[in-house]
Amino acid sequence: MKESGTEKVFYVTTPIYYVNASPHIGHAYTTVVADVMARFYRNNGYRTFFMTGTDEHGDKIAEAAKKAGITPKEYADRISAQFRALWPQLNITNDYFIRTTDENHVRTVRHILQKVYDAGDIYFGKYEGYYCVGCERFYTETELVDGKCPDHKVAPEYREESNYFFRMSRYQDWLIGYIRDNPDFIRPERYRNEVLAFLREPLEDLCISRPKSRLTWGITLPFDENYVTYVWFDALINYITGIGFPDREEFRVFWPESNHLIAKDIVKPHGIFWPTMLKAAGVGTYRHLNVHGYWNIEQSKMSKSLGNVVRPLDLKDKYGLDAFRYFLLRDMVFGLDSNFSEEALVQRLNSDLANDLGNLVSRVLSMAVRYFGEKAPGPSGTAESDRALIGRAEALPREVEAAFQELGFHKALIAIWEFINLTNKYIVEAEPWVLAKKPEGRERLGTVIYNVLEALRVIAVLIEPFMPDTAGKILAWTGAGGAGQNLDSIRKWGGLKPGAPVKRGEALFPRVEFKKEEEAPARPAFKSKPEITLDEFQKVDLRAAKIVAAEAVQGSSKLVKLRIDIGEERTIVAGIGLDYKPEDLVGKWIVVVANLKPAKLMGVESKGMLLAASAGRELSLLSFDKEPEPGGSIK
Ligand code: ME8
Repeated sequence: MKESGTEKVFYVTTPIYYVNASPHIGHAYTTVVADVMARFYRNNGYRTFFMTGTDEHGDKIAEAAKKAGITPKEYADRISAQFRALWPQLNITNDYFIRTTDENHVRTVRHILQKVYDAGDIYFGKYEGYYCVGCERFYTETELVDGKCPDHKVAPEYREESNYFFRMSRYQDWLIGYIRDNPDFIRPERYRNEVLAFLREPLEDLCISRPKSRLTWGITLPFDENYVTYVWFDALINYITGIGFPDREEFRVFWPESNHLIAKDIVKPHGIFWPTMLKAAGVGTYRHLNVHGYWNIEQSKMSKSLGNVVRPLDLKDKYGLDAFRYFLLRDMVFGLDSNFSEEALVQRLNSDLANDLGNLVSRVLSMAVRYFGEKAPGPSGTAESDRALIGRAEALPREVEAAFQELGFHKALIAIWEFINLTNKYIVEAEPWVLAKKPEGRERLGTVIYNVLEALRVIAVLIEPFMPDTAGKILAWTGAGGAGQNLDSIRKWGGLKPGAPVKRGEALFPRVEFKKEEEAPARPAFKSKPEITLDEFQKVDLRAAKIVAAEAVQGSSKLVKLRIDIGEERTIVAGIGLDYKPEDLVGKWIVVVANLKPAKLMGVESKGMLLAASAGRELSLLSFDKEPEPGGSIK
């Protein structure tokens, strides 16, 4: 991205995906990362262009179509439509969707081929070698592992044919120099090193055609009707045809700020073919090649044959879109491989989203509404104890910007979550429920509630690129909705207007149980306690309560101290520590015997008792199938 004069510009692309298979989690990851970047820069005043699309020519597609018994074009139309329809469902905000069968793309590829041919960089020659159909390329013998393609693990075909070649070797020294002079051209560094290592060997010229006698599904060469263009030479050019190369204004503006996002599987075409092609065509090269690692599934490579392909929409339907987007960005360190499992996703959902974020939001909004009705209070003064919160909030925009610049999306999220937890701690220390009981505490209560509402606004602005729906809800509920909510609006504390309309909202992230199937224990015989009368039963005051904080009682493995909202905040102690971790309890709704005589357990006073049933050897808390009111009486 750049800040030239007054205009800040950002252009991001994903690979154009092959239409030989339906979209999976790998495609979703790259496209969600591109979307997070596009949203971030767009929100922050950059003129942004975001492009994705489909790669539709070549052997691979021709073969898949043949298997399906339809023409390559019909096949490409079908799968391309699946990709196009998926992206809005993942809240992807691409500005353009390119297909390599688009007429303007085809025209421009032919124009570039002619230009490079006229300049003398394409020649006719003979080629023989090992060809892998899966990779759509020839392999040298040294590149093969045990005589097989290292990626597809199949023996390549030996092919001999006359073809056109691009004089890639001519640009080897230039490319080495360019990569050396521009350390952030290919990043992270491990992939830059990979490309430089490859360039230590003499670069061969690139075969860029296929005879029509073998393959017709491609772009016909402008200088020889009997050949079609090699699919990579065609596909890479999408990045400039999509923004109107050569003469549209968008091309001039966006190309110098282009960011390609790819995974490690296609570093060579992007790091070597593409810059040399551009150089030969007299076009400046792209700005950054950003390379991420692979998602593996339960420790193995995702593949159709292993039957472990993960579909993005399945995960969205099961866990919600924002939880899925959050997980992708939080669990992968950009550049490294990561392991996908549903269990890991559920863990993130329950701890980071339901527990930390969801709980904070519902706690703040319900206190604000309870103490001040549906209008945000105004702050009066800043106490020493507010300064840490405000200081962190004001430092965050710069930290998050820096994280984006180095592709450290997980780092940005860690910093935001530290702030979420700091806000939770601020509430515990400020004790608004105590202030609310004293008339002289009213002013301070207003400041505390204002500060936590403002903290929610800061959090919402920061998470917007990652979780746009969630951010929108939080902004609406804190009365900070509408345009203009971006980094600049949170650089200085106090952007939330006193009097802004506050709403309680609904639970953001309901918790999800993830349990592997277990055998059910044998059923014990039923035996009742002695009978009681209705009057006797009605003496028990049962109430709905929400757990707002939980910690283990020191010195006990079983006892947990719970801070509950039962229409007022109070403390109870429960013997559930062997079955529940304190951090998993926060946000749960429970049933409490509210009028039980207070008792001291390990030095902590308990004002009530929660109800739980035994579930095999474990305990299961009694709860509700709809969210009740705190303190709601149970009849
Ligand atoms: O290579 N983990 O298309 P493609 C993470 N058409 N990302 C993954 C992944 C995984 N396990 N599997 C795939 C092509 N991806 C060419 C590109 S561009 C001019 C032409 C993502 O459908 C990742 O972005 O095989 C990877 O680079 C891309 O899908 C490959 O998609």
